[in-house]
Amino acid sequence: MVAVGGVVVDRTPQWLKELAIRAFGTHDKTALFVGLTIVLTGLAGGVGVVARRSPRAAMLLVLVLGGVGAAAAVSRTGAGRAAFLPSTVGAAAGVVALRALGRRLGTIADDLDEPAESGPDRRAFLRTAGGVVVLAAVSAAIGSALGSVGRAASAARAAVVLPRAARPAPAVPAGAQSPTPGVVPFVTPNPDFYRIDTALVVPDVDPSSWTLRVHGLVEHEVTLTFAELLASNLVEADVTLTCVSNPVGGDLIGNARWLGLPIRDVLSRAAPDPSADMVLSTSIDGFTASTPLSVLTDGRDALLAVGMNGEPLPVAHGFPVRMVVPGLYGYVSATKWVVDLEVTRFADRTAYWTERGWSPRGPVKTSSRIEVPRPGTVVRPGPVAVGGTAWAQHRGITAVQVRVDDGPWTAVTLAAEDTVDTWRQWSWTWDATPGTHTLAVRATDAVDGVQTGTVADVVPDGATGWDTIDVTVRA
Ligand SMILES: Nc1nc2c(c(=O)[nH]1)N[C@H]1C(S)=C(S)[C@@H](COP(=O)(O)O)O[C@H]1N2
Ligand SMILES: [Mo]
Repeated sequence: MVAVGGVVVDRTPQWLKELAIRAFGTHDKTALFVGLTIVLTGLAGGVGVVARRSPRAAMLLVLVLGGVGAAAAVSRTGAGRAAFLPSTVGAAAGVVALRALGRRLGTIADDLDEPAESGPDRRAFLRTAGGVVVLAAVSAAIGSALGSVGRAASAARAAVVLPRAARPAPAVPAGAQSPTPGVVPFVTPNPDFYRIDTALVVPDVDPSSWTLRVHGLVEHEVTLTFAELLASNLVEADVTLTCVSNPVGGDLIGNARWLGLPIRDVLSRAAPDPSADMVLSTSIDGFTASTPLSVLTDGRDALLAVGMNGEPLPVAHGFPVRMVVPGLYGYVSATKWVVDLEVTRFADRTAYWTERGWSPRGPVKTSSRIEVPRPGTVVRPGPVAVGGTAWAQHRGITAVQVRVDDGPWTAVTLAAEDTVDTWRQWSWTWDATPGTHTLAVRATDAVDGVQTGTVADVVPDGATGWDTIDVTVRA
């Protein structure tokens, strides 16, 4: 299931993926598994029907299904030599079960070439079916127990002791949180941090055998172990991470305090060739991202991160090591479970999402959203608390304005800035008059000016447009 699901994820055409993410959001993985289960159940039913006419053909179909699973498993990045086994054993079990059930039903004779001679034996059929279900459940339980025995990451993560930062981040300014109740916390707690990746099962990386290989257009190849990484001069930085798939007003964004080694330190040891302009980072599961070399070396806090909000990276957020690069969308910079950095050229290599229709470069676009009041809320006339968040990572937010209906743009109160790499919250008191009103928000950043109102879809390089909400004001 996992392997076939992975192949489906990698091969799904762009429009279908868009549709699925729009329909299911971050539940897209659950939806995929439910869909696969439905398809597989349908196919199994089909096999049962075929078995009435031709038991041999039905058994062959079971083997073909198993073969598809085995082929998918073998084709996955990091597949072990035994990857073909689960589906193969499953298919063999399927053939045995099909035959046993068919005989009890009277649709399959002892001799496959003979038509079935006996009638159905309902009791025997139900007993056998029950046995098959119990056996399947027991093997599933044993399988998942074996699977978790092999999972080193959670235990290893509990044992990690993060060092102190050689350069700690200053405390978040007291005024960074918008005074408007209901605006998101300035620092996103790890359990609430959005998660986006192509991994159907979270990669299990043992930090004691983890290495990062830096190679390609470099003078010296560098290999880094986790112990070496922890022993280096780590820095701490507050960075807001955003997904390119975040629609205007969406919540695929989070802000955390990261602990890590500046990527430029590793790159300078490797000494990139002047002809290089990109670093292709690869995850243990084969995901890749293309990051401009200039962004990794211009002095900003682009990190090989090991810590997130004072803890080792959560497994789902890339344990033991991920990249975090201020100012770029995650798909071109934030590789989780990173194991390889290849110094190369945009002209020579393409990354995972670039091969699927997204832009090879993905600077974050200036954006803002209204978090309070919630859309569709009914409020009383008079003063109404309005608030939200704006971001333009690595450029910095200098103003946020709100507009009611077709009125003028009005400057709101900005919360304190933490750094130019973090989002910035805002608050405003609206003197609401009865009726239904539309509120819109737009931000200004320190480099590119006012956020554009031109509506653009998330593909190929991030959505634009103004976030708007409708509010009803009634006494
Ligand atoms: N290995 C791996 N890293 C990945 C991805 C992925 O699919 N696989 N997705 C990227 C994308 S699109 C985003 S937006 C960020 C999200 O990071 P998060 O899940 O920690 O919020 O991770 C990036 N790193
Ligand atoms: Mo993303």
